[in-house]
Amino acid sequence: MKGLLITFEGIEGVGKTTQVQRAFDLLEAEHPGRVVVTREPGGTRAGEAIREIMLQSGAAYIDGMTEMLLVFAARRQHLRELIEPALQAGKIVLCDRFTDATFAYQGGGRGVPEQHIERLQDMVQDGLRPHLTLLFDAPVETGLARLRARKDLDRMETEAVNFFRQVRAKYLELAARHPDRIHVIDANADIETVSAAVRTILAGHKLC
Ligand code: Z5A
Repeated sequence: MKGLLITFEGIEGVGKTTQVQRAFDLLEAEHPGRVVVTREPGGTRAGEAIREIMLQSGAAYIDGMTEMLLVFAARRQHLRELIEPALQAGKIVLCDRFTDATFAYQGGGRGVPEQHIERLQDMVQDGLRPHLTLLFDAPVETGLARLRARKDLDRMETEAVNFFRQVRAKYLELAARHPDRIHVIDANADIETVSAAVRTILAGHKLC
């Protein structure tokens, strides 16, 4: 495929969505009409409906393996309907979360065995992996405090602090396992400093 898939990852409130928008502005200036922003779960009508099921506050208990199946169902549709056509057309796709989130949340957080996630990854993605991943890392308390200041918490955001510690630990483990793809950014810094770190990484890949 001719395009590039760049994913943005991290626990809640670390500033992914803020930085996706800033990266879009930066890249769009360099590559007009070539940059696409999307998110997971979501990005398609079916995917957004699955997101609703995943996040609705007050929702009944959802089993970890069920969550994994939901996010991969959304991902398959996302790939077929949006990501693969965009990559075929040579676009730069910026995706707010992707499969590393499944390893971190369903694997690290819920305890779903990694081989189940790997099997679905192979089945659903036909070998596609992100070309570059930006992992925004900050203490759990920092992210949750930012979210609480902003909005009501959704179903997943009401998990115990220890759940997010496990998610964060899994993300850092993934980064250590894939150092060429996953770049860890200190998200505890102010927004401008974080944006500067993103710009340096994108420039290192000759994207800006
Ligand atoms: N999920 C899953 O379980 N498995 C999967 O495979 C996938 C997803 C794909 C939805 O994700 C949920 O889906 C998520 C995991 C699960 N669980 N939860 N909860 P989401 O990405 O939509 O949810 P989120 O992480 O909660 O996103 P968010 O609330 O939008 O947070 P964010 O994108 O990291 O942060 P932000 O919106 O850019 O910033 C939050 C606030 O902090 C905002 O007021 C900013 O102005 C402020 N901010 C941002 N950066 C800074 C800095 N540097 N300093 C100070 N303040 C800042």
